[in-house]
Amino acid sequence: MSEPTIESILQEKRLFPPTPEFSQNAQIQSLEDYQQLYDKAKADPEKFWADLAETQLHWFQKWDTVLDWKPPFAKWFDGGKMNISYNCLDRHLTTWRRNKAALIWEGEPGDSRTFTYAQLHREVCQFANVLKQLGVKKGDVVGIYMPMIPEAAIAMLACARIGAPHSVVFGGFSAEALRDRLIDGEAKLVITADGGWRKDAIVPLKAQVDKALSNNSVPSVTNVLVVKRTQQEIQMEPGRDHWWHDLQQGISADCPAEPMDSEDMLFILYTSGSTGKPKGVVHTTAGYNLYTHMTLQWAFDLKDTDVYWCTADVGWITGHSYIVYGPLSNGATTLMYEGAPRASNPGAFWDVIEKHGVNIFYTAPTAIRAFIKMGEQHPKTRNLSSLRLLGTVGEPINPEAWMWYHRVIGGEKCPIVDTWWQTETAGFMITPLPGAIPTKPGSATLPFPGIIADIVDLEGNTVPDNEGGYLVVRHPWPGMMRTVYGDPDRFRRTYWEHIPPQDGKYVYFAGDGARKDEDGYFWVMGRVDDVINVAGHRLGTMEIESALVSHPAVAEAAVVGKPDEMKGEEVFAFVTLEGDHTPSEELVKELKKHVVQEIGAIARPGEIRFTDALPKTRSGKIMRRLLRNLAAGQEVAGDTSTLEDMGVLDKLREGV
Ligand code: 7RM
Repeated sequence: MSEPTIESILQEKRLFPPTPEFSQNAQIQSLEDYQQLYDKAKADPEKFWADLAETQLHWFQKWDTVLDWKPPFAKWFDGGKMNISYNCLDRHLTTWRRNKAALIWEGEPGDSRTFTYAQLHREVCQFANVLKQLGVKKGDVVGIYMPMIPEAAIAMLACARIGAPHSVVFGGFSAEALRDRLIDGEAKLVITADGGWRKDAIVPLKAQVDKALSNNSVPSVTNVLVVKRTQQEIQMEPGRDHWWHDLQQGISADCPAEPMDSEDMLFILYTSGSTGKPKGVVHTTAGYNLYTHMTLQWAFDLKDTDVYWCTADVGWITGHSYIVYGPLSNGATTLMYEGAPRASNPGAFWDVIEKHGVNIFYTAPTAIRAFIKMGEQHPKTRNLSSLRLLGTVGEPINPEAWMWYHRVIGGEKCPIVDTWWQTETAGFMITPLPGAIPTKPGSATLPFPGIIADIVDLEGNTVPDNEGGYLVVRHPWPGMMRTVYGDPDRFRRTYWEHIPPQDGKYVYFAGDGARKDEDGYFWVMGRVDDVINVAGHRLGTMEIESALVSHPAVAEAAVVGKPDEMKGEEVFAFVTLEGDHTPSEELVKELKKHVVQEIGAIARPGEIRFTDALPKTRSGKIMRRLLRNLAAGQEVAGDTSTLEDMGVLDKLREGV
């Protein structure tokens, strides 16, 4: 198995048209229908989105303007009032969906809970009242650091209900990473659990929160709410810490959804970029609601009878958009699972599909590769016949993994929906509409209606078909991020000025390299900036370098991605040492541990190579291209004439 390369992809000619049965029952049934929809949206994007906003969502008050575009700042549905928690819950209660399963939860040690829409609504209202009682007001940011339990979704919806933007921090992040994010967002309150299950072990979430808040390092946080999950001993600080179940006891379930302005902030979610610390991506209410709602409905051909399972963690955008908001806004049944793929229980995922009769399954290539490694006897011995659609996201999928997914999991009858998108885009941008668009293994196929995607050079000129370039979007869309929290200038520079605007026309720069083939299909190759993608998790090389340099033994560090069969990429660090420190196996271990402590286990370097010096240009820039070649064990390719000291290369090959 290997990552897709230009060569392997250029040879990929297989085409998988939708089956007639699938198309006949789909919302968008043919390529012609897709083309019509696409053209209609392109001709008048504002009308296209406004019509959908009108028919698909509930509004307390209609908007005045559909799009107010002062590049690169957009307002969608300005003047309108709505609430996404209302759209996800209340509006379903007056329909037959009232007693439909909204959330099915499958816990790691085998416990399981189901909430109907009426039950979920009640929980959310009660918890919203808990938040209010603790003084949380509209506009206050709430930190959420939780395992994959229903309370995570309840907390998010409760925040949305009262207009308190949430800032969810993935439970695998360290106390330090959590602290940085809470400080940046000036969070008023943190919601966590005593612990969380992660692959047979307990993650001490509350202890991490204590560490993050120690020495009054996040003065804005005045309360911590704790869900009891793993039952181990924890410290509860009187006055600050409260048990969720204590406060939820006997509290009113009456909490009308706050009418929010369309552009009120819904949440902040941090993501890695090429420079500096992680960026707080800001999403707002109405555009986000509409975009996640429509993309899920059309790309996954969502039906009211479906059981839908997205395996992401709610700590990532995929969990926000496609476990919580998108599915519930559509009145779907969404399944949430606390477990992760692991060799100690290789049939666990297939058991969940069989037990709940899952119809739509959405996961990441890295998980698929782990399933392949565990062996096809596990899925083969479960009844997976309920499945009718498979999705993938997070990184380019190699054709071998695609074919395995198609054959072994999909029984050769399920369309594979490869969705390209980002934290910044809120929802799918390039994706098959499964009843309409024939798929090709490794391609996310065509842009979603309303999305004007292109492949350009650094000046913004469209490049010819089949030539590599930068993936951009040429027109605003409702789900686009609105700004970087607290740093609008960074938003402008990173996303909208990387490709210089031509004639006042701004294009959104995604940070991915891609190619468009003669059928207009997009083939995403991966990041073109200093972001690496480890097991579908996005990491900034800068962040890992800063973590390494914060260790007293380290003078300088350069981090690159090394191709990895399972994880796509692995963290590879080149390190020079301070003064009298000498390389050793112990130091390697210590530095790996240090990175885990500073960022989290997802950033643990696979390999650390000590060196006397890093290859630099005469102007002092680290030549990462050379390091990437070295990490991959390849000969150093391309121009090395700007390298200041050629001798550095030989030493790097060997390490010291
Ligand atoms: C949803 C998510 C975004 C980055 C993006 C790409 C890569 C995501 C695909 C993909 C090829 C895909 N958000 N990426 N999906 N590459 N094909 N279908 O992953 O913000 O965490 O990452 O992930 O590089 O820029 S994210």
